[in-house]
Amino acid sequence: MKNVSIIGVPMDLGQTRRGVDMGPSAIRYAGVVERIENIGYVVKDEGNIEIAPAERVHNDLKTNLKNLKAVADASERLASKVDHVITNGNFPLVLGGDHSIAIGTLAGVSKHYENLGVIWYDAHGDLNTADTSPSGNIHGMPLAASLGIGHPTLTNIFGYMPKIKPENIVIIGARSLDEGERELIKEIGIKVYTMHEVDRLGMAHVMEETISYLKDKTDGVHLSLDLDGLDPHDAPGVGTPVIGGISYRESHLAMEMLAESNVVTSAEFVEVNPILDERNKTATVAVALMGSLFGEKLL
Ligand code: 6HN
Ligand code: MN
Ligand code: MN
Ligand code: MN
Repeated sequence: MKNVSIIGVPMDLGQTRRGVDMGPSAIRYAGVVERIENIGYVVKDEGNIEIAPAERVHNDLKTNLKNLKAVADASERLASKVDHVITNGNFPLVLGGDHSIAIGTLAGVSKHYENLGVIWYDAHGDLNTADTSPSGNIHGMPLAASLGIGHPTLTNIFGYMPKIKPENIVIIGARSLDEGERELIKEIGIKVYTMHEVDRLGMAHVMEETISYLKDKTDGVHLSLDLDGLDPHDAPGVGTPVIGGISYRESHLAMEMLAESNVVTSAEFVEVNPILDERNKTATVAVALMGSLFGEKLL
């Protein structure tokens, strides 16, 4: 059993709604450290990566990517922190912050694996580039950037690219894909379980397939869980909610099956926005899912 290192990333520069920078605080307040300690792990809270206040960040006029330099700078520092945690033999658990932080997390993680698998649990594909993005928000781009697709400032974080390969990725929960993202998925061949497949096959089947798809060809698996993958009824505190999502129960089952399979080697939970939340419900859900991911049992 590895020790768990928690890294907070109060990032809100990858999108424009305020409040997601408070995500790490809300998740800590919901009891993440105690929850994982009670399972039997030694947990070290490594504190937060420092993020420039949004009011002090100025945009580069040569690109439509919002806050590009500040996001890239934070990604480098996050990558280096994650790299050190893994080098020290610990399991990195990264708390967002908006989903742009996955660029830094994956940059730090992937250095340690030949064939890193990625489970992208999200309503969105996060596969946009400067050319396809409807918003210019970098939180809609981290999966593309990690594949080496998009702005060189984002693809070259931590001095190498790509971080991941299309055949080692599984997206679960997708129900809001932009045109360019759909084209890219088909072009490079990413396995996607949209809500249609979740409904049709059931979460147990989706997770069985996901685990067997990744198990043999990867030497580690990163779970990138965007709380908007869940239905807004269960996780209301997110900046880009999409109705018709994965339920709380289905998500628990997914985490429990990952715990049983023992494949996950790093994880991040992102997009918790306490300003949009109801009595810290979304952070509480996130911590409950982390409990299941780390092997909490009902009996
Ligand atoms: N997220 N596809 C939209 C965009 O602006 O690129 C939404 C992205 C949401 C990103 O939730 O992590
Ligand atoms: Mn190092
Ligand atoms: Mn996302
Ligand atoms: Mn999302």
